Amino acid sequence: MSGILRLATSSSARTVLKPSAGLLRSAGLHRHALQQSSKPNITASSSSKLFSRPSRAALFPASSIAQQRAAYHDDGAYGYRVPKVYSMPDYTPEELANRVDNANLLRLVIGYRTHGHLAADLDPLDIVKRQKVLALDAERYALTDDAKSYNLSGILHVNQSKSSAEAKEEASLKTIVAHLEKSYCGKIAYEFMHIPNASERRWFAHQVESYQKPPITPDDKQRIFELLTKSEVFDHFMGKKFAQVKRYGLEGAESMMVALDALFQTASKAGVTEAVLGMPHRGRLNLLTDLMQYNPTALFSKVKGNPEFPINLPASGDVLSHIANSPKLDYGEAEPIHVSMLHNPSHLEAVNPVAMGKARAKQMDLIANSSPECQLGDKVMCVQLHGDAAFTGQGVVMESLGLSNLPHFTSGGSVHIVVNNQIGYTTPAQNARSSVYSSDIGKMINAPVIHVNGDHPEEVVHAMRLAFEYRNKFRKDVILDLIAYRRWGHNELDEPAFTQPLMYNNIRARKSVPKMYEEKLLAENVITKSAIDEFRQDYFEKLEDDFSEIDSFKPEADHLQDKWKGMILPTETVSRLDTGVSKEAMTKIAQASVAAPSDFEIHPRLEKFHVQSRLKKLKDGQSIDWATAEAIAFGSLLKEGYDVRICGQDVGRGTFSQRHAMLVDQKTERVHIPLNAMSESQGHLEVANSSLSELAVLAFETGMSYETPKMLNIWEAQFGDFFNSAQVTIDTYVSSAETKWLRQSGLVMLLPHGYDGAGPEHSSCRIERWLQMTNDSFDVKDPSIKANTNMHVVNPTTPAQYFHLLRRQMKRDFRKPLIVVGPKTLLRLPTATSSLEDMAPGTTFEPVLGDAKTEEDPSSVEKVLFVSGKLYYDLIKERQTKGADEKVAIVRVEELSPFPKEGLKQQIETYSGAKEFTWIQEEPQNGGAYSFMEPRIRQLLPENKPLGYIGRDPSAAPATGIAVVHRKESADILAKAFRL
Ligand SMILES: Cc1ncc(C[n+]2csc(CCOP(=O)(O)OP(=O)(O)O)c2C)c(N)n1
Repeated sequence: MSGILRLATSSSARTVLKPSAGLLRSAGLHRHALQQSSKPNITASSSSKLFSRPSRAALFPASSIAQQRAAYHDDGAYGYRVPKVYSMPDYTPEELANRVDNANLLRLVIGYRTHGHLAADLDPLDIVKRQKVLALDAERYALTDDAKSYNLSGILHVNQSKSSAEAKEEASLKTIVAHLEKSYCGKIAYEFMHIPNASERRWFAHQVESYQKPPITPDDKQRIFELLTKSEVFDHFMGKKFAQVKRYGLEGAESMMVALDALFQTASKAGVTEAVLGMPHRGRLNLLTDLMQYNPTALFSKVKGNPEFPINLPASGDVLSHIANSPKLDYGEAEPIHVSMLHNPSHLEAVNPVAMGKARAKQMDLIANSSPECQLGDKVMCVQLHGDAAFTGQGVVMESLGLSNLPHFTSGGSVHIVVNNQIGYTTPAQNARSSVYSSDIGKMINAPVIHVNGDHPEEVVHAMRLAFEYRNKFRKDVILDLIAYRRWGHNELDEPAFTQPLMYNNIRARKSVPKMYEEKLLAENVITKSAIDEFRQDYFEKLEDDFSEIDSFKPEADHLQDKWKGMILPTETVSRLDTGVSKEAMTKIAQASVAAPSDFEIHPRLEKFHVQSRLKKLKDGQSIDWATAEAIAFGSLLKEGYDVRICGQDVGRGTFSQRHAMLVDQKTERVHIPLNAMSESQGHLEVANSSLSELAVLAFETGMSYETPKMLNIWEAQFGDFFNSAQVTIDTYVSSAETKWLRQSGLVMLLPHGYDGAGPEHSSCRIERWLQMTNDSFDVKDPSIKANTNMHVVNPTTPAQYFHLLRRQMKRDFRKPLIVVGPKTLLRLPTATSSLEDMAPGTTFEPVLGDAKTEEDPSSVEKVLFVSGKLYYDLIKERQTKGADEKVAIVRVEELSPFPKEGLKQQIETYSGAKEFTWIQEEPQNGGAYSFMEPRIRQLLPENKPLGYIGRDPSAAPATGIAVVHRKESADILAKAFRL
């Protein structure tokens, strides 16, 4: 059989269309167009009936959606790159004719390609029984004569190379079936027939059927042996030394080590120099201490309860299974591959989009700094490891997969490895998912899946190499489903037989994967028993040595390196910083922010209300609105060499149609981002309109921000409250990454907020929750306590304040997440505008804004209102109506956390004669900033002067949905405010 089916070893036998990206772009061509161009002439004799009318493919080309997407809003916009194109040509007329003539054989082959995985030998435990798949029964296709010879051309991927004496294009049915069985129903199985792109399906089939697998060399065998055996020795060592520690060992799934090593090695060979790795707990310590080069002594020291950082650093640390390391792995290629492993929280799968964001940031960096030929994914690769239960159960997986191929989110495809031990804690597969495979979620993006039996490490290497090849050819996600088992309970202290007695009888009777592999190598005479014993012994002793060094071990800091050099760990907050820009520069930037090429047709309403209106306001430098201030802030940072990325749903236009950072040509839908056209040397603005996801998208931006200290990363919620869909990321990354892992992030979150009658879900960004998540001190009197909060929470009331905040975010020498309670109605409120003067040199963000009206004669003030946000504008209007201008001072608290104690102290001193001090807010009493402000402001007030409260009553829903009630509540607040 091998003679007959020594099939094509490479795609060289076929024409590979690989036009350069630039050529494609300029010609306005896309993958679809290229594929169509190679359509064969179909001979009338073979197929006149079949093809007498236009084919469905011609009517509904598979790639038309991708094509539309590429044309709309992407191509030409910064951050978009034409994806790598790899295409296999269609069948030749002769092949098509043969497919018709031998249609029954073709049906059998398709049966194997589609359903072969169900009959494959994938499960070491045999829980997943091999099925008798009817579609694989040749007789059902009237193929009954084993000896009959068939022409395979166009049916099985036969080599066209007639020059090869061994390659034949015909084979007997018996040989064909044997080959199909071997290809599709062995220890590796494939799911690729769901891929909508015919070229990809053909490529895959070609690889599986005719691919001469790169051999597993003796060196490879040695490497596999070492990885497996070290993993097992490590687990045994840990079990011996730390019997009471939950380490989530790898026993049963040691092939994970082999898979990762094969992946990094193959990727390195292909030129990948940066890999970003997100993974959960299972086998993490095995991986860390071996492949990821984490010092075992550091790990043992941590297990003993010592910190992972130098003791003097302001970090609270994290548990063992969240530690990370980022080594450079040298596989003997020109450059080593840098594997950047991310810290992860316990929330399974939450790390995935963070890893994707970090990979994308690395990708963008490479694009900026390498030749235009450098394509997405050439040098960067995201690797995501998953547990089988988590991969199928966690919603973030779906959201993240949804981002994988989007223009402003792709980094050229992630390689997913499901470390499938067939159980989640105590939950077996039948209770864990409604799908056949854990990997089935990947089909939502049509990712191919390669299942492999984890008991066969060499097969794992083959499977991994193929997975990488697919990713490398098509720059899309691919999934390796590594089917294994878990030798112990969920952790080593658990008894798995409480819930899975039969499964664990089976497991306990099994030889370990490393042992079985050692036996295989012994049988092959590749290694001797004494070499194996010695290797085990040596590694155990090495771990003993590492262990003995715990007492003298001093952890080293690994933060603020590489791109972060020059940044500091802050010890106190810097709120005020001269972030002004010259009026001349601001005017130019603002003008540039609405400029478009002469042949560009802007929507007439935008031309009038956006472009002309902005230009007019610039003339007198007054009435600068929020969107203009934001554009100037962006533009000024770009001019100073920073990059800016704004991401979220519909951010290009802006939820409230205020931003228009990207203009769309009315004739062609071409996109223009005016701020990217200011000068050659400026930074870039990436306008990343996102999918309708908060959790994955926010996490993605968070991941980016870890890689981009020189980029203003902004995520905007459509309405402020939608952030809560991303709460996992906020709790485990945004608010706590710095203290847990010393990882800073300058992420800005824009959260439109305000009680304008929009109802329970569009009014509140839950200020109270953000404040509760900060670590601001409750003691505001002790001057020795310096505010250095984990996040800054601000509620600016003027465009100038917002402008300064955005600039401050980049101008400081440290990074902190900035939570902006953002405007909605204020975006168009004429009084909520600023002048260029307010943003000129010498100006700054003011944490507290005093009352210009009452400051002249503070002695006549009877009541001081502390307010934050848009209510301020209602208050000043009402005060005027009530004629209370001298009696009531209105003090704006613009920065909520860190608590602006100096500014507020000053205000309280100014109005020391006032009778009443009141916190006023439009939110319910259990919401807004009240519960945060009250205990703090109280400490600053004179003795016996309490802090009053005016606002909505406590409420379960953040706001009413009844307009009349809303208006009454608002009126009551205003009435109470000026009741003296
Ligand atoms: C979001 C989330 N929910 C629940 C848990 C608790 N938990 C920890 S591990 C685990 C089982 C995970 O199973 P699987 O994904 O198959 O990975 P394995 O531990 O088997 O490698 C569960 C439910 C968690 N860590 N995260």
